[in-house]
Amino acid sequence: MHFPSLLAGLVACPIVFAAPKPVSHSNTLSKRCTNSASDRSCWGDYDTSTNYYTTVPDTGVTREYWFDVQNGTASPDGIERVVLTVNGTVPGPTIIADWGDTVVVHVSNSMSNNGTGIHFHGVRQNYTNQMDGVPSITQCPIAPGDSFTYTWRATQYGSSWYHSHFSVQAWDGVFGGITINGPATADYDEDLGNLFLNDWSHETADVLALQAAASGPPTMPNCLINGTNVYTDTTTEVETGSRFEQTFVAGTKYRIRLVNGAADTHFRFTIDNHTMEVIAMDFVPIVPYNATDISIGMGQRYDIIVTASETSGDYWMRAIPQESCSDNDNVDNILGIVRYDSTSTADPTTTAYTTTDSCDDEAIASLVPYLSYDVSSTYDVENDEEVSLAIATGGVLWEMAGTSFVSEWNYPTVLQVAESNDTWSTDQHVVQLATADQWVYFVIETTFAQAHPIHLHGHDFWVLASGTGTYSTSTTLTTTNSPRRDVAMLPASGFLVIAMYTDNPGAWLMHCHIAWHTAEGFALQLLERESEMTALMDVTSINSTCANWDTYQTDDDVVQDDSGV
Ligand SMILES: *[C@@H]1O[C@H](CO)[C@@H](O)[C@H](O)[C@H]1NC(C)=O
Ligand SMILES: *[C@@H]1O[C@H](CO)[C@@H](O)[C@H](O)[C@H]1NC(C)=O
Ligand SMILES: *[C@@H]1O[C@H](CO)[C@@H](O)[C@H](O)[C@H]1NC(C)=O
Ligand SMILES: *[C@@H]1O[C@H](CO)[C@@H](O)[C@H](O)[C@H]1NC(C)=O
Ligand SMILES: *[C@@H]1O[C@H](CO)[C@@H](O)[C@H](O)[C@H]1NC(C)=O
Ligand SMILES: *[C@@H]1O[C@H](CO)[C@@H](O)[C@H](O)[C@H]1NC(C)=O
Ligand SMILES: *[C@@H]1O[C@H](CO)[C@@H](O)[C@H](O)[C@H]1NC(C)=O
Ligand SMILES: *[C@@H]1O[C@H](CO)[C@@H](O)[C@H](O)[C@H]1NC(C)=O
Ligand SMILES: *[C@@H]1O[C@H](CO)[C@@H](O)[C@H](O)[C@H]1NC(C)=O
Ligand SMILES: [Cu+2]
Repeated sequence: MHFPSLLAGLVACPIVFAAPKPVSHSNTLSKRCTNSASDRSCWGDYDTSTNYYTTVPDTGVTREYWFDVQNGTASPDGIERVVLTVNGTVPGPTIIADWGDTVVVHVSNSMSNNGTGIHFHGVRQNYTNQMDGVPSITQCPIAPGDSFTYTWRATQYGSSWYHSHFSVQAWDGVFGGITINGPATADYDEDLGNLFLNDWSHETADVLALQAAASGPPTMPNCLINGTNVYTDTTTEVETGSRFEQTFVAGTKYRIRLVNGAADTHFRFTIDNHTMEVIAMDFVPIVPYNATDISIGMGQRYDIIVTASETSGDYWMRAIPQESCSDNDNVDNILGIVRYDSTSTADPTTTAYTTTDSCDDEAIASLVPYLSYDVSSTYDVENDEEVSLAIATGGVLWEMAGTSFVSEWNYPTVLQVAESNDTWSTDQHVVQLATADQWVYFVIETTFAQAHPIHLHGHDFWVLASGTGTYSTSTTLTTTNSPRRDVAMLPASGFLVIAMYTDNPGAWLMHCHIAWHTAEGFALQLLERESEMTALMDVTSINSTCANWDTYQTDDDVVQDDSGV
């Protein structure tokens, strides 16, 4: 078995399904069950208790997508501006696959003035590090006119998003949803798909990033719910744009896949007079819990089931920027509408649930993974990363353990590894994890009064502790089935302790998911089992992307003015 120490901690969830299911890779002709509105727990021969870290259905199916990254204009809130998109829309096309499918995405760069690279956020990329889409780490940027094909296996199921990892391009519109169909921990009738929460400016993200570096994060003028919202011009008072609307049929249970795709906005999501049953955090199914509002940080996802519990009327759907960490000029007006009568055009008159403004994660006690996994209470490697802010000549820089991250677009980590060049610069902030199957604890702390969403590539991590104040050896660590996910909040003036297991060779980024902070160097990279990496790579492909990028960068005098990620 691949994970002896993990399997030792595996117990069947006591709440819904008692019996552990057989672990099998065989393709049988008769399926054990049918996934339907009255039983979402099963998935052919597999179900929600299948250990998806070791077992994946063998579907034999490949889903192929062609993405064209373009420069254009759009008016998501009625104000036209330059946008960068996948295939012309914000959000771009949704990647839809079944658990176990192989996903192939051919990305062409049709922009004239930017490189690109598409990261499939939260996708584990099991032994496929080179498909992680991070320029300067796993590839050179895709030059204008060039293309790159990403191939990966959907070993997890649930909800996520893909986005550009080149500079701050994602926040000009280069993103879209990922839905991986699989079993669920509660039943529902209809899947409404991904629902994006974004912040939105009428200036491009590059301009905002420059402002952020020079004088701190800009106040965002607006936000979007699934790519749309209204906006009232401050001088003319004219309202433009339109709201996101959803029609409910009384009694129906809807699954919604919430994604926070914002550059710098922490949201609280709520629908007046409706309760949400939360069934997954990031790519991890959880024991369901009910909530009237959900706190969702940048890069995080929550899958919710909303029962159409009313019979008539119109209700506000609210994405409330949390002012503890996210300033917005339109804070009370990031609203969608749930209607029971699709012909209604009335604005709802409903009242919001009372909520507390904060940028903390949902309570750890609520986030109980359905597939229970314990963490070793002793670690093999411990790493401390104190987060701080520095002011340099170029502007604001974020540091982890005193280092502001910089990696070069034209010399990605994978190429350096392939060339057996073991001279790592301080700025590359490499954390070497050379040994397989080890437990690694990261203590991430800050004395600065700002919360940060911490994201790790290539892994789900376990949240062992988080809180305000200082981490000390007397801080209690939860190692029994702690929340497992790929983005967790580091509280303002606080600490976050996470654990991971070295089961996936590659160069994996860990970074703050606030757009400006990533650009300003709040990142590090794990070099996990470096000695195994080259054998897993297609060096010819790395070289050809880099050769095209080098030509473009030289001919167009492109200057890298950020962290490279
Ligand atoms: C991950 O890849 C390794 C190496 O190919 C393989 O042994 C393992 O079964 C894979 N895990 C999953 C969940 O597919
Ligand atoms: C995106 O655009 C490309 C190129 O025009 C096209 O081939 C492809 O079908 C489009 N993909 C989707 C998912 O819309
Ligand atoms: C997009 O088009 C605008 C207007 O033509 C141009 O200024 C900008 O450089 C272009 N951006 C990219 C990334 O190609
Ligand atoms: C990307 O394009 C934008 C304009 O759309 C431009 O401001 C920016 O400098 C470009 N970045 C790079 C690194 O080429
Ligand atoms: C949000 O937009 C995406 C992409 O257009 C679409 O697939 C999805 O169904 C929309 N979500 C909802 C809840 O309507
Ligand atoms: C919605 O909930 C509020 C209390 O939060 C209640 O006063 C109101 O009657 C409810 N409205 C409807 C239409 O059910
Ligand atoms: C959530 O509330 C719904 C509606 O009242 C109920 O059917 C469901 O069992 C509740 N779920 C949990 C986990 O309490
Ligand atoms: C080795 O890597 C370092 C750090 O990226 C770089 O500065 C150096 O030029 C590389 N050496 C060679 C011979 O390419
Ligand atoms: C890739 O380029 C490097 C130089 O950067 C070279 O040493 C290596 O032989 C090339 N590998 C392939 C497979 O083309
Ligand atoms: Cu940050």
